[in-house]
Amino acid sequence: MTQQGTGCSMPSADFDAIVVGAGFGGMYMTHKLRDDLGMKVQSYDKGGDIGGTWYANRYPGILSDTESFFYSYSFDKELLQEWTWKNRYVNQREILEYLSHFADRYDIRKSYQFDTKVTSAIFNEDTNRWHITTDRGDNVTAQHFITGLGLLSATNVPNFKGRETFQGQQFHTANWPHEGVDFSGKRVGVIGTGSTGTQFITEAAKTAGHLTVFQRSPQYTVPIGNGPISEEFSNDIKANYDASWKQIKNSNVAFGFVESTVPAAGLPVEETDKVFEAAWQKGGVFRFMFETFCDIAVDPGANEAACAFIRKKIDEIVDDPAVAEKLKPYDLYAKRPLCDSGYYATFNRDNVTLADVKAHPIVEITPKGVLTEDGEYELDILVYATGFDSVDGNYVKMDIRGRDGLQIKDKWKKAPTSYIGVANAGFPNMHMILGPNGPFTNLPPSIETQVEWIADLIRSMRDKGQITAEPKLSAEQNWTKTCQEISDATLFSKADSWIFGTNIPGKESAVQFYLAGLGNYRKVLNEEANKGYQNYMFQYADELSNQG
Ligand code: FAD
Ligand code: NA7
Repeated sequence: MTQQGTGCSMPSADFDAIVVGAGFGGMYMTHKLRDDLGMKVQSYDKGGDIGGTWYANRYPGILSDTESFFYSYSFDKELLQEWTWKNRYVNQREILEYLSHFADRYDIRKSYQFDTKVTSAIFNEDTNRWHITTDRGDNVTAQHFITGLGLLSATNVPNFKGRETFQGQQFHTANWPHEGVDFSGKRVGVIGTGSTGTQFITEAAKTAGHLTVFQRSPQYTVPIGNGPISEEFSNDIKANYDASWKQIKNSNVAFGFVESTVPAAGLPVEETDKVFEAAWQKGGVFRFMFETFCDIAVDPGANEAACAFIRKKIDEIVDDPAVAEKLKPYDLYAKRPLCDSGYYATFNRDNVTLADVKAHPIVEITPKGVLTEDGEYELDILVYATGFDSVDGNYVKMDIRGRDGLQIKDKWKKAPTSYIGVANAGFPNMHMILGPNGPFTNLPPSIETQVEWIADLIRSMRDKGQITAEPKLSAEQNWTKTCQEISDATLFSKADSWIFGTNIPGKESAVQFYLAGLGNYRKVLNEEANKGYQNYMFQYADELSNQG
């Protein structure tokens, strides 16, 4: 049976808006449209309850790398005061509790139908409405179609030969069993050493009989510096929330600290190392990259200073020099930066083996375990910490069609695009939360920015009697160009990672983010609204005004 919130099933009804996704984005959008704008909203999620990322990812060691008190909604001042975070960083259980509290506070679940995958969304040019179907047989229409599908949500499980033959248990980290997995006495293998893999490895090693880490790329990672929050600290955070959120929304990465304006380039190594050491002791991943110096992500020399410092740390921490060497990256520090709670030291444990699958690639998964060019590793449990088909992954899985029957997956064949991260030319009244070429930041403040902007656009349309809104193609092309130029000026564009989609075999490298920061992004959005949405075309009844 279809899982509901407290609302009733309406398999063939008409709505003002359909919202897909019950993460930070979808829930806030549902609240905004339903409660602030008084619209008739139906929301769906394929998961069994609210939470999005934090419903699906339950692997051991999972932790936010945004400080808890800034990994939250900022719009509700009462909620900010009433919710007390226990630790500096937030684990899955705690964030899900918070999101569930949010859902209860606004009675969000009553608008949701869970365990329901939206399979198609097709714009009908005669009725100017979206026709939406689900895998549960719903067939509904809406004026507005809003996607909060998540940018790190569609899982990537590499198509290893023989995967289905493995006789033990195998899991992707983002499809983790709710009842947990007992590693005690088991031979556990993990493929992947990204943010998820490093968190998983550090924690799983504590209970596994033996843990084999299949590493393709070594990683730069810095201590997170997690720990309990004192009452005094918590009170201080609460007293300063107004100023903090103002700072966050005008900053670049929006993590709640003041970004450095001091370049590392040209400084002697003793000076840069002193700053890096202080950051290492304090903890925090975005702090290490952006609070220390201003040029690590843009200047090769500054970048190498950070790399060399981390390599020195690996040598200090890891007992076996051969293992240390395998763990040391020599490429740019320009993927999504990582942090950990003792990752490198984990390789000093007797029950952990590092298998270098760049030197000796995985040949196939066998009934007994993983066969590499170096031999077979027998396992009871195999974990895929292999990441996500980022940004457009969930979009291209759905049959989304705009004007002239154009499918989004065809439009985005070469690269996903958008106008200012929220809209697409030819897809009227389709509004995206965290769509392609949106900001690359601590995400809740970016999500809030977009949700509030979309709600304002819909309100403005209603006030003016406009029935459809869609961005001009030229505006979308200019935005893509802007994002490309900004990205080209950073070192991120020189490294392969999910940020550019290159983690997926066959996917071409493409700009997927606006890398100039939340403050600048908000200025662009404000200007668009203040100038009367000049890069949009609107339709009043049957007529298109303002042809682009
Ligand atoms: P999501 O939370 O991803 O929700 C999307 C929802 O859409 C999902 O529930 C999914 O089931 C649903 N959905 C998708 N397609 C369909 C469909 N066809 N039909 C029905 N439902 C559908 N960000 C940070 O800023 N800081 C962090 O510390 C941080 N840590 C992270 C740790 C992990 C392990 C991961 C995976 C991500 C992390 N992120 C972090 C990114 C995180 O995804 C965002 O912060 C945020 O949770 C995204 O919220 P969202 O609502 O946009 O999407
Ligand atoms: P990532 O960062 O994409 O990491 C995936 C890891 O899996 C990475 O180490 C990959 O190695 C490895 N991988 C992927 N495919 C293979 C194959 N075929 N063989 C061997 N190894 C493979 O995903 P995460 O889940 O860790 O993090 C994604 C974001 O989610 C993160 O930034 C957080 O914000 C939350 P590679 O580096 O490609 O050589």
